[in-house]
Amino acid sequence: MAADLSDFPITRRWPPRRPGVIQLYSLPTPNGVKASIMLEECGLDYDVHRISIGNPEDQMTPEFLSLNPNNKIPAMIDPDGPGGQPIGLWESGAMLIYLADKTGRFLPPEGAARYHTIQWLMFQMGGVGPMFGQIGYFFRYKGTEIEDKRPLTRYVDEARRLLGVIDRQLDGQDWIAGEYSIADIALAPWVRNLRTGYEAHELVGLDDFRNIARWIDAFTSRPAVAKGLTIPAASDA
Ligand SMILES: N[C@@H](CCC(=O)N[C@@H](CS)C(=O)NCC(=O)O)C(=O)O
Repeated sequence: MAADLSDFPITRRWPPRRPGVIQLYSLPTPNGVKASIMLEECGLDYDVHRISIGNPEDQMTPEFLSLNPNNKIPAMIDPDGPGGQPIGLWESGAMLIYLADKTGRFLPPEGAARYHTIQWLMFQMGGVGPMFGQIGYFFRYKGTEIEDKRPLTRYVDEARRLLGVIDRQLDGQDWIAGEYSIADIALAPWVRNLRTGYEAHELVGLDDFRNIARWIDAFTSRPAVAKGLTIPAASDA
């Protein structure tokens, strides 16, 4: 029997096409693609709904806020959550841990390796994402409007420091936490986005970090990553 998602008001504005599968609300941004890459890597079936973040008619609607009161993408509903009951989730790091535990993939179930993987996930969520995001604001989007260069300098210095941490962690190993994991799925889209999204690769000296270059190549060569990076497409309602 198809799951009943009518308790989630977001489904009134963005109706599920297949109510029995995971519903993803997203955009192909560094945070959004973490979710789509993970869903692709795990081979899970899902419907995707494109949420315009520049458009208050999407992310600030009562329907969207009913799922994510923090008005950001990504967010999701799994009709088959814990105990077989539907679960709504937001914050991409929490979504990655949830999907990893649901499928038993890309996060060790126990032991030191589990906590080290989560440690690097938290490093992305608390450090890399917020700091790199400020480069987007002060360089890419508002760069010509803001004369005071001190904020940009601060975030470039911090980005270079963080890139150094990642590069050293990748010295002698292919993936951030040893095996390919949700730590790579969280971190690599943000590092890649310095070039592909913000065009800030020269500003931060991205090419100085040789281990990172190899890691990003290996990451984007994965078929699930290549697909996840394009989701949702412009045509996804
Ligand atoms: N910590 C959140 C951050 C989510 C986030 O900042 N999403 C951005 C897109 S990458 C967004 O929705 N921005 C819209 C806004 O800030 O208005 C997560 O990892 O899910």
